[in-house]
Amino acid sequence: MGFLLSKLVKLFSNEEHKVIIVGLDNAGKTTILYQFLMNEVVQTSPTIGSNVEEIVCKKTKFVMWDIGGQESLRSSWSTYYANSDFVILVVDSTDRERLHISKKELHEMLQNEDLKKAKLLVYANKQDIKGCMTAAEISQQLKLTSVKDHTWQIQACCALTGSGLSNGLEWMLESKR
Ligand code: G3D
Ligand code: MG
Repeated sequence: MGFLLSKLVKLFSNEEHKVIIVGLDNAGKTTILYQFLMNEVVQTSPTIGSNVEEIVCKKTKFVMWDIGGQESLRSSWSTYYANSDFVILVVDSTDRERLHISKKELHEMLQNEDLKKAKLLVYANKQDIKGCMTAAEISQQLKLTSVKDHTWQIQACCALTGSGLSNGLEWMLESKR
């Protein structure tokens, strides 16, 4: 009975999902968050601490935490993990030098008990810049195929124009259960 009731309540209420947006500094996390919010590009400044915003899409609410990516802040990422339904990893597709750091941070964070149930969306951002890595290249470098215990997806995008961002959101909507 309790199960049925909770199913019914779920049917009639707007669901809420916690999302954390991580990635190295300058990857485009804040631009993506604000692109989601208002479909326009805003001036960003390096995130100190975190920004949190709610995005409602097809009756589903995503509470998105944009966490600062500078090296000094990365150690505090784990304090945001509890109850996350999704992790969005934003990668600067032009930043070949630091992709190995994203890879290390990603695989480390996926080990965390608090993220056991979280699904992973990787945005290969800055696809507008000539000579950038493709989503396939980034997927390979990040060794995404070795991620077996989390559902994941990689999506090429350009946060400045918003191109590709909605595909990622659609995937989140489809895979939220
Ligand atoms: P962060 O929050 O991950 O640290 P920001 O990153 O969102 O602050 O973005 C860092 C810089 O990258 C910003 O430039 C922003 O405009 C730029 N940027 C974000 N997404 C894209 C993209 O898709 N293409 C291009 N060409 N640039 C992008 P500034 O100059 O303000 O530092
Ligand atoms: Mg930021």
